[in-house]
Amino acid sequence: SILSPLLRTGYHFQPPMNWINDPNGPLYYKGWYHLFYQYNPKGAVWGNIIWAHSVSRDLINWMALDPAIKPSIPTDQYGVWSGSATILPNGTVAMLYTGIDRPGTNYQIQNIAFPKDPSDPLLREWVKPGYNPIAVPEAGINATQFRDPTTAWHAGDGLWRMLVGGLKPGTLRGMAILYRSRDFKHWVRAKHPLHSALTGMWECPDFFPVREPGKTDGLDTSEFGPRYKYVLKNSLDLTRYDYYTVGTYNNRTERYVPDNPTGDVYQRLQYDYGNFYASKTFYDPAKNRRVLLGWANESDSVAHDNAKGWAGIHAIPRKIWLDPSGKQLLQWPVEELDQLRGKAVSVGDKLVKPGQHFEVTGLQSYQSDVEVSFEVSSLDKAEPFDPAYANDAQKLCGMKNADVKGGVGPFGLWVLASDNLAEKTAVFFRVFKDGHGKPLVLMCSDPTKSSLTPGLYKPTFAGFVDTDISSGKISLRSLIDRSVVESFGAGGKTCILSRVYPSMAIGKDAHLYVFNNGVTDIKVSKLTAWEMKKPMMNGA
Ligand code: DQQ
Repeated sequence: SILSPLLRTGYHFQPPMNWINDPNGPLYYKGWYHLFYQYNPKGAVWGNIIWAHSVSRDLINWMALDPAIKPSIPTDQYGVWSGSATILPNGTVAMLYTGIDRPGTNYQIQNIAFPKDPSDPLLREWVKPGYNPIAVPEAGINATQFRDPTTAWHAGDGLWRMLVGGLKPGTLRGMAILYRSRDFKHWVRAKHPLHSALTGMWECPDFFPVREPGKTDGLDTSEFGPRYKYVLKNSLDLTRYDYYTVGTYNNRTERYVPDNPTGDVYQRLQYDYGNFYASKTFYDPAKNRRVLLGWANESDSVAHDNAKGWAGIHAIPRKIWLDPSGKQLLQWPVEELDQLRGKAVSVGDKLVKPGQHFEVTGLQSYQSDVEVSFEVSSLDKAEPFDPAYANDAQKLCGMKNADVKGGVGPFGLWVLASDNLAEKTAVFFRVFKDGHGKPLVLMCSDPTKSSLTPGLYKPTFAGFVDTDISSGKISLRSLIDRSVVESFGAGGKTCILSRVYPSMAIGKDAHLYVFNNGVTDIKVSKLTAWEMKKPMMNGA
């Protein structure tokens, strides 16, 4: 049944029970990764939010500690909402977060907290200085749309800066409101936001520098250099997706300018084209990388969430860096995930003819990691691309789902499939050709057949993949974990996380297939699937 414990994820981050949402204040401190998150200790729906706290040595095995930040002072007594960590020059930590200071109205103000004992690597106790709050919704700020301070950065001119997400009063203009400070105590709002656009409220902004195109190392948020590009990410309340642009930051004019201005209007680049929201990055000095964490909500009913007693997981932490093209980011599960890989099976050099599929046997795939390299034999039969869908991959995939026969594709994986194929989640590519004969790749995650249970929310998710498929080659990695399928197309150019709740394809009754529903032959050059072990997960 839908309440089967077999649908509870095995290696994705979650507490033993109850509701979880945004990752908060991730950081690396004295040998430990710290993850705080929005948590309801009393139930499986949003409410009573506190900052729960877990620590890890490897971002995969997690140990739960006592909650770190709870309502306790006048300026946060009705809520402690999302925020971010900053490592100060003396090595200690400052935590900026949003507080709710009066009942009912969601009037939002920004607060700061510090570890009580900086010598404690586990940062178990937090204190809130008497000078809180550090920023209030003065004139020009919409008081109920003013939240989620970023990690602050120090850009070489003696000033700290940070952003707070907002909405221009009386408009649909989302804003990254900019503040500066000399002492990290007194914060002054800049005259204009760092950036804004007509998109609705910007929740959970994130702003950080990235190394030159193709360089996989990360940069500390305060590392400043005119040669570095910056990434600005916002979570759009209206669409529930995380969008980002790559651009230039000028410390003197205090403006961020996206490289591709249309990126602003259409907001086409998403960290993930599926169920992934309120994400946040941090710089990991231990492995010199930038790591992305994000929240994936349930797509089941509230009644089911309540009956299960839990709701929400986090995506597998992803390393992110600038693609060699400089136009987008690449994302890949952190390498520490590989330690969970157990029994493996491989398939090589296998032809999949039009309309055919084959099963990958010899492993339990309900909790697995699958990497596959495909090769299409020809692009001649690619379907013509209708430019009306240039900014609507999701709609295109909704029409041309996994069961709609194509030219080149749809081809890919059926995961969490029942043996009679009545249930299956399809993760696939479909290749089109534009008016100039240029191939265009669409990646989809199609859960419409994922479950026979009625009443589930089963949206088809999709994004374009900006990859050169002229050689015919494209790769896919899917992290399958009982009720989540987290997929990375073309080496992490396009990512899609879906929540699915099979009624039959659970536990050992879940199967894995490769399918081809186009008219062109597909070759699986190589497929490897690993059973995934269960890590330590907060004591559950
Ligand atoms: N969740 C928090 C807010 C944030 C929203 C409240 C995003 O601070 O804007 O739980 O999911």
